[in-house]
Amino acid sequence: MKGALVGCGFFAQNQLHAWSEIEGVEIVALCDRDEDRLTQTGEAFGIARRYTDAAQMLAEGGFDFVDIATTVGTHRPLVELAAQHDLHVICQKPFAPTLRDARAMAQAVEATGKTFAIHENFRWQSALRHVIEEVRSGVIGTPFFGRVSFRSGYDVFSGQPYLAEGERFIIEDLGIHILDVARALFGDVDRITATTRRINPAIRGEDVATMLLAHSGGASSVVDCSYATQRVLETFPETLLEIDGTGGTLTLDAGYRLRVHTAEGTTQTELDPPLLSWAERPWHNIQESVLIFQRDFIAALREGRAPETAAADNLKTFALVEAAYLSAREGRTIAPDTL
Ligand code: NAD
Ligand code: 89Y
Repeated sequence: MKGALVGCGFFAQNQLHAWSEIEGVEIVALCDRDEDRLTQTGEAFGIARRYTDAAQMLAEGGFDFVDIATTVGTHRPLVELAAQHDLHVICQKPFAPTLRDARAMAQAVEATGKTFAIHENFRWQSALRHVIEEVRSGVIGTPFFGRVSFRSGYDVFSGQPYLAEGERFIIEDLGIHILDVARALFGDVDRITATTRRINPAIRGEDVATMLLAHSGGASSVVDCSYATQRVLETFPETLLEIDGTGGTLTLDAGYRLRVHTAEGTTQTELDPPLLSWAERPWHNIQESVLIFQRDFIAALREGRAPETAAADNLKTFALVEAAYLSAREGRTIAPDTL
């Protein structure tokens, strides 16, 4: 299986390391508008075919899929270009600038019959995945309450300066993952109510968001995100969980510590993710999840099934992002299905 990657920036380095670990997959071409980044990345990963123009790279072809690792503003034109060339596509989150763009992108690839996945990796973090499987297997019965929480004071702006510049910040950038984890745990969402705040005066968008979700299956969850929280211990980039079910409770605490309590007793399990050879703390759980997500994409192509975070599924997560902003702006509860 051969792939091409567009966007050789901060996060693409993880994607390229992960591709090099997946048997039978090779990235044969790279594209970045920035020649220095293109050269550095091409040299680091031994990839000779290099382009500053994605249209030219796709016209020359010689690969089965394209992995789009640029920031949100270029997602729609690049996905539509990939669709014109009949390629399988992965596109980084956030899906698109608007829900309308996202739907058009999904339709463009669907019309080709090729596979389209969003690089939504948090639900693939091994600790979160463990909990998702536990909850789905019914260990604590039917969940009726959940808290999915990401609170940190970590400086994400030095590695990703664009995060300080956008009108939208934490829901679009990070909350999108946490909302997706809530969907993976408790199912689709009928209604969402959100509040937002900006605490850090040096950035443009909101850095705190508190969201209440009513899930179709009957559970309620609180999804809370902050990049303005100074805490000991600093837990970046852990997502902490608290889940009440009809047959017990489950918590995923700081340090990837899982506790499950049922009538049979209480168990405690350490779920510290492995440190891959190319990974570094504290990013290692995100980096591992990139590898696991990309494996799912390749397995889906080989097995002729949809990847778990296919565009069709991720539209529902993206609708929650849009609904959260609308709710915060207008001070009312929003049904994402109506957007
Ligand atoms: P970045 O700015 O460091 O890198 C983007 C690169 O794309 C730049 O080198 C830029 O020159 C290039 N580029 C932009 N438009 C292009 C075009 N049309 N053709 C060719 N090259 C183009 O950004 P980043 O921090 O690597 O983020 C990229 C994406 O990854 C964002 O959407 C971000 O939200 C996402 N991201 C995801 C995770 C995750 O855990 N899933 C983590 C961090 C970032
Ligand atoms: O861009 C974000 C993401 O997707 O995961 C963490 C991050 O890098 C900063 O919030």
